[in-house]
Amino acid sequence: MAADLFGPAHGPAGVEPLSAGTFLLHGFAEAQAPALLEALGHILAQSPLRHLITPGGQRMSVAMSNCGPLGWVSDRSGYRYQASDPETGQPWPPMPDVLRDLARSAATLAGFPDFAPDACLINRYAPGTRLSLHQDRDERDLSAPIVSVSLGLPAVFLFGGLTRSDPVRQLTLYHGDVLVWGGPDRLRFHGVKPLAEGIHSLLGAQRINLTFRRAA
Ligand code: MD3
Ligand code: FE
Repeated sequence: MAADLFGPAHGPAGVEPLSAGTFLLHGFAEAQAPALLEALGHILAQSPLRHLITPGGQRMSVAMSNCGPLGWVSDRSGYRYQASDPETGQPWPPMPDVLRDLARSAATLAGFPDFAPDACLINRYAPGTRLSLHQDRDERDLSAPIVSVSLGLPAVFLFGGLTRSDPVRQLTLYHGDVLVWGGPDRLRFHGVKPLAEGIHSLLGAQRINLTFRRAA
């Protein structure tokens, strides 16, 4: 079979444009998932997943960690990127090549060559976990795209407009799907509906999302 040339067995890793600056790469990370999970295990042993507190004092239901030179954190004083893990006082674990290379090749396929992420935010969703509608605007260089990799249970992703009250499209993201968004879509509002119960063959009762960013 030509699976090596054309991607995972369920079909080619097609690049589906969702709008002018947003591209869905169906199943693009699927073949690499075991290697990604192996790398993630080492990262999370050093910088464990934790529930951050929002500036408003709420505990986030998504559990988070980071790898790479910078990591996204939230606490009572605000949202920011920083070089050390506030939990351990140590630098965030390095970004493994297998993660960085995947993000770079996805960005290139979507028309953003030379993407050089300096932060990878790791989000862990258990059933019932949601992420409310927000914009990603803590990054200095908004000309760089963001690349997102979905692993484990499927999630309904909310894809809004440039203002909070714009209509919101819903899109299911499956294990191995990669989203790249930038350009005119970089500041779109987005979120994730509460994760449905389920058991994924590799990850069990959870979804992990990696977002690669150029933060500095
Ligand atoms: C398309 N994470 O970490 S990633 C986040 O699934 C975050 O964990 C979500 O939002 C998650 O900040 C969604 C995919 C994504 C994010 C933002 C977008 C796709 C987007 C903005 C515009 C268009
Ligand atoms: Fe976001």
